[in-house]
Amino acid sequence: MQTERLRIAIQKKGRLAKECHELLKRCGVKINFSGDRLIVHAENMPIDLLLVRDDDIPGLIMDGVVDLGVIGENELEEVRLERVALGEPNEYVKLRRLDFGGCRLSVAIDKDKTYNGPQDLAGKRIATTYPNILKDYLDKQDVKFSTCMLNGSVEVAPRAGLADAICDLVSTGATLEANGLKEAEVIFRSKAVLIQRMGEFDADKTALIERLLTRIKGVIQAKE
Ligand code: PRT
Ligand code: ZN
Repeated sequence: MQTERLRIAIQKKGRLAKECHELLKRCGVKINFSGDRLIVHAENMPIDLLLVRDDDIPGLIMDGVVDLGVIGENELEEVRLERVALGEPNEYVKLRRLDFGGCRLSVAIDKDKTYNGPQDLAGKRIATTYPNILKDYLDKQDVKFSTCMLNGSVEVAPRAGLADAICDLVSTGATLEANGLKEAEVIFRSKAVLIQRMGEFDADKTALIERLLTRIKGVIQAKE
């Protein structure tokens, strides 16, 4: 279903939301984010923003429901691998890596344990929110392991006796340290990215996307 206005999905609340608002503002897109709405309309351009949980953004793009999305590469890759396994649509176009949301997905273990490489994880149970990226990585290293899927409080799993190790997002490392863990292996490096759905766009939308991309480039370069 083609709509006339360009639809962009961004995170409603969370670590990417504020920077997305800021980026759009700097690109000259006028939006009033007050209130609790699913869709907000730009005042000066044919753009509608869909405000959703970040988990939903990759699927909205891969199913072609929205035109553009801003999402962390970690979430994007996790959903892509899950959809590949399920045989569901999993394609998208990466338009541009952005300059925020930087983090890494790492395996962490008890700070007092030694670590000599991925083979040390063989036979271990690893708690994570990212089972597909973790499996993809350790399969390539030929390491067999089991997972404990947790959507929150991953870092307390070893202490709670639920797992031998964790695989979670790290930025400063403070959370790991506070939980007596140390980073053992970085398995994925992530930033926020702007992605586009597959398929055709009419001339107006194509021109608008080009214009947005040029502005985004300018905004990022001006900060460098
Ligand atoms: O509600 P919704 O589902 O939309 O949001 P969410 O809670 O799933 O995601 P949110 O807002 O926490 O994160 C969105 C995205 O921000 C992630 O998918 C990453 O791409 C990016 N990002 C960047 C991070 C971090 N840095 C980060 N540090 N996401 C999470 N963390 C967490 C991490 O999980 C751990 O609990 O912060 C803690 C570690 O931080 P340090 O600084 O102590 O190392
Ligand atoms: Zn989420």
